[in-house]
Amino acid sequence: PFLLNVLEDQKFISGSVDTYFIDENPQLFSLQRTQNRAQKLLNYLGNVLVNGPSTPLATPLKPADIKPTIPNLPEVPAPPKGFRNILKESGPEAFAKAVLARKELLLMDTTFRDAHQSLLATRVRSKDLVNISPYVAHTFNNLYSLENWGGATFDVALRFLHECPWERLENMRRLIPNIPFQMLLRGANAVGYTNYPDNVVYKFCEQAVESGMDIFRVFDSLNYLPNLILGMEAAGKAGGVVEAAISYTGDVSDPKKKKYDLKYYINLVHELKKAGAHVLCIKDMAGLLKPQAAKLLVTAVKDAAPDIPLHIHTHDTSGAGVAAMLACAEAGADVVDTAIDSMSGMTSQPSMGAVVASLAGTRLDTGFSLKNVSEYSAYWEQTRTLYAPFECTTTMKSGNADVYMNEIPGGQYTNLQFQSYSLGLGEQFEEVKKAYREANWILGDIIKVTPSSKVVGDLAQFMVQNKLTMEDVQKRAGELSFPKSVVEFLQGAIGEPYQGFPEPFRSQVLKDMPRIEGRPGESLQPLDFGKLKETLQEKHTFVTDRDVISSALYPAVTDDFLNFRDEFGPVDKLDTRIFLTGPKIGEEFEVPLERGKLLHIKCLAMSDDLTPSGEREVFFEMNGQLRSVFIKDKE
Ligand code: 3PY
Ligand code: ZN
Repeated sequence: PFLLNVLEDQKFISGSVDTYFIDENPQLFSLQRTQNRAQKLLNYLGNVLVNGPSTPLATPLKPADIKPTIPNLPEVPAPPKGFRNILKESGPEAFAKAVLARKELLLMDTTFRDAHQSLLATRVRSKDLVNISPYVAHTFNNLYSLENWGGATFDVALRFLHECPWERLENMRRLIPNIPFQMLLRGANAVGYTNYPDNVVYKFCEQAVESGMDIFRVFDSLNYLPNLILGMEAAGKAGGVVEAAISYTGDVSDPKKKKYDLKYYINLVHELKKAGAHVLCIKDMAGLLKPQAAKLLVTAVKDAAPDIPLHIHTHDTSGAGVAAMLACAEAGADVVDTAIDSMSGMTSQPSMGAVVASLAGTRLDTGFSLKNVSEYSAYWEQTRTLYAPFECTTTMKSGNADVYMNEIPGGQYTNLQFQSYSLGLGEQFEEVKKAYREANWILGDIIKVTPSSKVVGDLAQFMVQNKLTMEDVQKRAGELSFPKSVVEFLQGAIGEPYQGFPEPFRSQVLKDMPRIEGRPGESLQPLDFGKLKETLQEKHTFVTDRDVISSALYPAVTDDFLNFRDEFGPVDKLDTRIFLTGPKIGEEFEVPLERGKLLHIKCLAMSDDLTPSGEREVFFEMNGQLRSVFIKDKE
């Protein structure tokens, strides 16, 4: 069948191509691949039915049996223009100018990234993002940006959802040409948890832009300038908008909190401006920026850098998020972060609808209609029920102002809570939060965001598990065997904290272990991408250049992903409930493999008896034909 495709290709028939043409155009062979893909998907479904979910479910809750309603689109041929048209036509500087010139408040929508990272353990799949993308393009064209990539989404897509993060980005891009896409880049840690060689960060950013990324929010988990600047340069060189972020901790409105005061933040503003930021961001990853502090900080940043747009990120953990964002807008911030109502609140971002409604009719009116907000919210309200097994609300019922004391970032808060509950120690979460606070003091009161927040979290859990108080840890620093992340942090593996490492704690823990001086990436050997590609091609049947970059960041996870894809095909094409828990016996459903190629599958039966080799036979009807697969029962 693939010969047919080849012979239908005009360019091929014309004879004007060399043999590379075939290598570079795998679609010529798509018929053959379709058959394999269909069989692989049946194998996947059989496996889920026989052996249970391939993605571990975090709670006993099941995904709802619904198909979320996609709101109607306006009847126009193409989505209206947005800020991305300015960016593409005139570049990052002109984009920044246009943002600055706008007197009304602009919004970034975090629904596609941070909201589900914070509420649903980052589990939202490409399919559910892509389904609502045309609606977003048509009705939310005036967003400053849509945050839809980076942070934990890269790792989780590969590791748990078995889908390619690059394909996700490219598919959203095709459907949303007008709104800038925004990602979270962890500076020299890219989208990982550790410092990478510089050439990995550069290559990653280059490919991200090529796959459709526009704005890079670059931060470093210790606000360590050399790491931040490396990330900014990589994003800028790739052609992206450099949104340089200052991670916020402490409380600038509390004169007793001296380490991270206004002077500290304004000094960073000057440094990031010097380093070429197109946009500045205050990244309040734990939701500590109270309205009064917001007013002080935004006013001071705007005084120091009036010619650069200012973007504010926060989390609603305490419940004061909307109030804080309104205070920021009032004080002169150009853009604030919100999530669609049904995906907002608690450890997520504050509600878009609440901010839109609060500012309607004022000089800061966002221009969005509550009708559109509520249609968009209804889609997510339904879609969220598909992810019930990952729902943070199984343990979290409300906001909690104790975040001002423990300073736990939004994404980590629900994680730690889950861990405590899953160990059957609900009450232990109170202890973990207390220990988190003490661990932060032991480590010198550091900025806490991925990956430094993991260091503090690991130390906190170590303390709770071993029943250690802060005094115990400090007294016995030389003899305790600390978690790896804590030791590496003290060695300097993720950079230097403001005002240095905690002493004598560091010396007592490290003794004569090596220490990294300066920027960790500087002493790492560049990665040989050519060699890595060859190694991957030896192991897997189909490897793209994007897979090679994934492997540079997450070698083991990417290997597993490529094996999984070889064995089970494009599982990202399955509906979410069917992907997570499999079809019901007797259920009929469709799988759109690509444009014009639809699989009709009916799940018929599963044999009660095992074959002598311990396999179960699962029967399907696929496009009218009976098919069965034999699956090893792992029980
Ligand atoms: C991430 O790094 O993923 C974050 O969301 C940090 O706030
Ligand atoms: Zn965040």
